[in-house]
Amino acid sequence: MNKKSHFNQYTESQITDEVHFTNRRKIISQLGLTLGSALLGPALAGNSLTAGATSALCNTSSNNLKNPQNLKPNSWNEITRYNNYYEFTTNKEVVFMLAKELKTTPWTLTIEGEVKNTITLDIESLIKKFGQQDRIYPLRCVEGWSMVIPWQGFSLCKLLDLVQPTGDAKYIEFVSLLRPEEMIGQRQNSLDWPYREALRLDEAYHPLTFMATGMYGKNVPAQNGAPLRLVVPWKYGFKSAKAITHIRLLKEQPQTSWNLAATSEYGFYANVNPQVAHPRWSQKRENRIGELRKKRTLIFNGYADQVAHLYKGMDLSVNY
Ligand SMILES: Nc1nc2c(c(=O)[nH]1)N[C@H]1C(S)=C(S)[C@@H](COP(=O)(O)O)O[C@H]1N2
Ligand SMILES: [Mo]
Repeated sequence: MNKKSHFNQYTESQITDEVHFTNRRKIISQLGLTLGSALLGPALAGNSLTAGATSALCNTSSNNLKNPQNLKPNSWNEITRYNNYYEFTTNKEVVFMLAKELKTTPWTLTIEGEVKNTITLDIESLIKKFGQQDRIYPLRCVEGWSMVIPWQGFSLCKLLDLVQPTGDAKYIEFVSLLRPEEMIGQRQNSLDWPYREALRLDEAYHPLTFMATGMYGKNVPAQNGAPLRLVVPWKYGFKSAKAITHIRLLKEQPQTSWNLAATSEYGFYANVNPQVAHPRWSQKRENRIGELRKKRTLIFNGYADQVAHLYKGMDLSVNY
């Protein structure tokens, strides 16, 4: 965990400044004072111009985000030799070899659609702007296996605060790379390319929703979604799109690749739920890679305290 990539520049102090700024703004409004740049001085000027004021929803300072379940990460070899990545192959054990073909530099991410500020940023700029926080999160695949991955990256809400979704934005779509020259699985119609996934906007704002740029203190390996990959730890693994090039803010719920491929097997919400069986097998247990005995799968993958409120009043067997 101590070998850091060349990209890895922590900007914790910037993040802390933003949090202070937000708190200060709250205190000031509670006191009934007017927000004036004279009053706030350089704190406002410095931060709001670079990364935007952190919205009240985007509080990433909590220690509870790093490893709330106190999980022990799988080894580098376990994580990088068994991968789901249909752009290369459906054979999980050879993805890592085929993924060597992928060129991940240069790479840009474009955020567009229902936003006030459309932007395109390269990976280096993203890391400079948002830093690299450590997050140890479990990944639970629909197929019944799971592993624990030590990521570095930033909460997606930081990016949302930068682009500022319009009032009409209700959903967020993630589009993965389309490049059949390097991704030989894309020469087949195993899925509708490019790989697309989506979240409701409030799910995207949750500080657990994460953009990974690093793993084990190095750049994310190609087979795990380099150079930029979504991580939504309370949802089945397929929601966590790899190799993202575009993020689109939308008014309507979009189609997703897995939902198009098999609607009854891959719902839009895809919250990890041992109570709701997959049409062809139970989801009650999982096989943690590297462990002999199966373990019980937890509702919301163990994050019920943090995320259950997002689904209040919804029937989770209908909205699977
Ligand atoms: N672009 C893309 N992203 C993807 C996939 C894929 O095939 N293509 N597979 C998904 C599935 S089903 C899982 S379980 C996880 C696996 O991530 P890992 O290989 O890092 O464990 O990636 C998800 N993201
Ligand atoms: Mo999966």
